[in-house]
Order: sequence, then C-alpha cells, then structure tokens
Amino acid sequence: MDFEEYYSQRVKWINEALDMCIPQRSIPQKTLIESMRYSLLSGGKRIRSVLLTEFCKAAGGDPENALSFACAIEMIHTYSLIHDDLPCMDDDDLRRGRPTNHIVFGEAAAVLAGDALLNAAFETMLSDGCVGDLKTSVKAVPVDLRLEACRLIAEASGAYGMIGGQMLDIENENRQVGAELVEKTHRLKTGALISAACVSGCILAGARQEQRMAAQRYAEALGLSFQIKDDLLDRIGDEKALGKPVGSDAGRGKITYVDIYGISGCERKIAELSMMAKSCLSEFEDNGFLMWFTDYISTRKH
Ligand code: GRG
Repeated sequence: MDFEEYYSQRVKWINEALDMCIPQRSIPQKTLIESMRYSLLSGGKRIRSVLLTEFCKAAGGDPENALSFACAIEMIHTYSLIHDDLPCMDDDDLRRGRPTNHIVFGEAAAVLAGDALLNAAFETMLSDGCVGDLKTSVKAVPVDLRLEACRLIAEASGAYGMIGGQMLDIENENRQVGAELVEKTHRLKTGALISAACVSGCILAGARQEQRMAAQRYAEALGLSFQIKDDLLDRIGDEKALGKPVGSDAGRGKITYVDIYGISGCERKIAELSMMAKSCLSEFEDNGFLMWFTDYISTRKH
C-alpha cells in the first residue's frame, strides 16, 4: 500500500469531519465560531487524530467509531496552540504559515476560541456521535469504554498532563534546568496527549490489556522523539516548511534537547526512540501504516 497516499486520505477525512463538527452559523457570536474554525481548519499534520484512529484500527476496531474522539483530540491540540501563541505565553505571530489567532481576531477572542474548543472537545466525546453537522458511529462502542477514553484524554490534557507541562515550561524559562526536568516537562506538555491518543484508540477498539500497554510504551518513545525532533527543527529547520520562525526557543531562554545532546546526539536519540517505538507495534497484527508513520514523524520537515 502507498502509505503516504493513505495518510493524506486520512487527513482529508479528519479535516472534513472537523469542518462539520463546528459549522459556521449565522448567530450573534459568529466571530467566535470563525475564530475557532480559523485555527481548527488551518492545516496541521493531524498526528494525534491519525494515531487515535489508526491504533483503533490496529487493535481490531472500526476507525469510523473513533472519528468523534479523533476530532476532539484535534480540538484540544488546537486550543493549546492558540493559547500557547498568546502574548502572555510564547507571543508568536505565525503558526502553520498563517498569522496566529490573536493577531487576526484579537487576544480576547483568541482566549475564548481556545476555551470554546476545549469545551467542544468534551461535548464531542460525550455526545452519541451527532456533533454539529457530523454523524459518526461511536454508539457502536460500549458507553463504559467511551467514558474511559474520555477520562484518559481529560487527565492527559490537564494539570497532570499537558497544562502541567506548559506550566513547567514557563517556569523553566531563563533557568539552568537539567536534562531530567526538560524530559519531565516534555513528557507532560507534548507526550501526554500523544499517549492519550494512542491508548484511547485502543480503548475504543476494546483492545486487550497487552495492546493498551504496548500502545502506552510506543507513545512514550514516540512522544519523546517527536519533541526532540521539534527542538531540532526549531534550531536547524527550514522556516518556510515549518510555517514559523526558527530559533524561537533559544530566543526565549529555553533549554532544549539540542542544548543537552547536540545536533548529532539528537539525531541519534530520535533514531533510537523510533526503533524502540516500532518494536512495541509487534503487539498489533495490522501495523504496517503505524510503522511507516513512526518513521514519517521522526523524519518530518515541519
Ligand atoms: C497553552 C494549555 C497550553 C498548552 C500548550 C502543546 C503546547 C502546550 C504548546 C504548543 C507549543 C509547542 C511548539 C509545543 C511543542 C510540540 C508541539 C505540540 C508542536 C506542535 O504540534 P504538531 O507538530 O502541530 O503536531 P501541527 O501544526 O502539525 O498540528
């Protein structure tokens, strides 16, 4: 199979679903909806949603049943990017090659659009599959499994996951932090949501415990390699491909993996972690795409 073509079809499928989840409406608060849609539908690699639906598939489930959860995880990811770009956080003007949300809609609207996307994510996961104009087959998944997946995603996005990691990241700025704290920060800030994507895909498929554990181990290795790659791209990436300026981490006084391991050390680490991640996939029979996707993530240009 041509995995590149398959991946682009999956991204298209997810983008169409996201477009239907939050349709533009002619209502008084239409600017808020426009601001949510601006960031939600502005491209992005859809890594978390693809992982969620593909782990569901690899564990023997129907990816269609996981579509609303895939949309929800992209909404959470998008909200985190909108808030991360705000002047009170990273103060970035460019994201995915376009002006950031607050540059276009103003700070207040950007805060609210992020908040509303987070709420929409939970509404989407807790719905019976009809969200906005989107209809999914999530009802085929037993309610206890849906709740378990939703709880996992909630925990991964909160104080003990992504938001906790963001807090550490802010506190680490302009401080001489060691490798251990940098790793802890990224495990929470970036890794937690990636793990939740992989494991909740398995949960929605009703996967065996061994498969859930393998998905967790896979995601831990992948999440770390993803972050090291992100740091590497921030140092030596191509601004045009990235759609944002390079060198912003160093400019903000952040210690990155490049400071800790150097460029070739980072490249070595990424290769090791990708191998480790791929070895966890042996627990899944239909693992061809996930094998390819692991390499795609570690060799990506943006
Ligand atoms: C503000 C609550 C809050 C959290 C922010 C995820 C995050 C925490 C901030 C994003 C900033 C950042 C550059 C994090 C490092 C890794 C990361 C999440 C990169 C962006 O993810 P991709 O590459 O983005 O999957 P696309 O654009 O492809 O969706």
